[in-house]
Amino acid sequence: MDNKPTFLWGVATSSYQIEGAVAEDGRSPSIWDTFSATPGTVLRGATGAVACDHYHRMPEDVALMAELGIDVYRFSIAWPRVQPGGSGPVNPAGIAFYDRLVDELLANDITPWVTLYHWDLPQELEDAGGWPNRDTAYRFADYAGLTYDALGDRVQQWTTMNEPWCSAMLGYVVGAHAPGRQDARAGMRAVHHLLLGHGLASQVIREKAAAQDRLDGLEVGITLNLGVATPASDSAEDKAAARWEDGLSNRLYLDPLLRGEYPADIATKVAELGSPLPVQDGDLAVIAQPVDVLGINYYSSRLVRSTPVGDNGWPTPEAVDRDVERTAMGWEVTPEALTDLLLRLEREYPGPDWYITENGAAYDDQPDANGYVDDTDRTNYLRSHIDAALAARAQGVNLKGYFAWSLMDNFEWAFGYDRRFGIVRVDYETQQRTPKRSARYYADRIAAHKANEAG
Ligand code: GBH
Repeated sequence: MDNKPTFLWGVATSSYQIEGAVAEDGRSPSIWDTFSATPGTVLRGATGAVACDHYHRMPEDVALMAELGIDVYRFSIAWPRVQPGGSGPVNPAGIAFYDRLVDELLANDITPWVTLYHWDLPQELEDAGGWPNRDTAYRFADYAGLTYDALGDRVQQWTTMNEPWCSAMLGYVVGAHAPGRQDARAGMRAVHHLLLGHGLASQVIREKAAAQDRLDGLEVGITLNLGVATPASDSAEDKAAARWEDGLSNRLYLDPLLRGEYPADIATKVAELGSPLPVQDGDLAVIAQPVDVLGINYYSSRLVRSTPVGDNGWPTPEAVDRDVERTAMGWEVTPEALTDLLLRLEREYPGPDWYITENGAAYDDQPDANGYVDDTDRTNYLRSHIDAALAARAQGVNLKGYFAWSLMDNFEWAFGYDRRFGIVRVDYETQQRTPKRSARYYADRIAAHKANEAG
């Protein structure tokens, strides 16, 4: 028997949320630089210009992870560092950072897990139309190839996209995220081109790995934000509202990826509403590349009821409050729904290795004079969700690992630095890192699980 652990424990971050150094070593602006510089978009006008200064403190941050005893680090690569402007040759100074990061992780016995796209699209590609423009999918595959060429000798875990729902819906429909557009038609075009980009990039990575005899151990996949939408009542209207929400946030991604077809109810309805999915011949076969790993980002679930359709004719399911705890984001704490979700995925979409690639919570941390945060709330959140995930695993779900979001407090998108998800506190004045109680809990839990597995 080899002694490879059967369950991997990790922490996750993303490039724009932690790196800072936005104008260094040839990085070009991303849509998040532009968006956050636009007044009224991000709380208190915050930007990722400095963030956690991880770009300059990377070895210290890797040492922190090593201390916590984590197996695997999920980070994202900034496309505008590696390929400024989103086209052309690789930028050696930009890729050098990730080259050093990967080496540092391996030297510390931590497996690197790369996400190629966590929302920092090169601004030049947005100027050319962004994700609603089909060409962006081909640009993405090109960038994936360049990155694989540079890191594929050491990195075997490749996630193409993080949460295409957020990119399409928050970026192009709702406008709460970069690039801040409010155009449903553009949003549905973005959905399809993000998925197409995933498929094309998966093909490129596998072809390159095959040519270099590196298929063994290679794991290619995608990460989705998934949740459970439960109807608030037995009425046909509320059931339809929950089904619509499930369709638009879960099935619209799961079905093409894992079944090779868009869910008919959603595809038909969005086309009727004037926002068709711009599918061309052969696209679905590209999108439905084998998914070795399906990453699940889980935060919360909702009870929903139907409301009258909006002006534009789109269904508008509405959340009904439950009498449960909420995090500082206002999201309900719903660990049991995570077990339900995992059981459903295994039942309805069997095949991939499932990983929880993000799970965590923002709370109103109160540091003591030393910067220590006694975050029993976040600790309880992690405990109950890890329990819920392992309960599903015990019932036969092929769940292979869990990542806490996030290693450290960071730029929380539209909420700037006002929401803290870290298990490590960051003092943004001194950049000092201080593990919170939740970090200690997580380290202990990992150690206990390993001891159990070994024995
Ligand atoms: C993730 O997005 C991101 O990948 C990460 O970068 C970010 O920092 C992190 O979450 C924390 O926000 O309506 O109450 O059911 C998560 C996005 C969060 C979107 C939960 C849907 C539903 C909340 N999702 N949300 S609720």
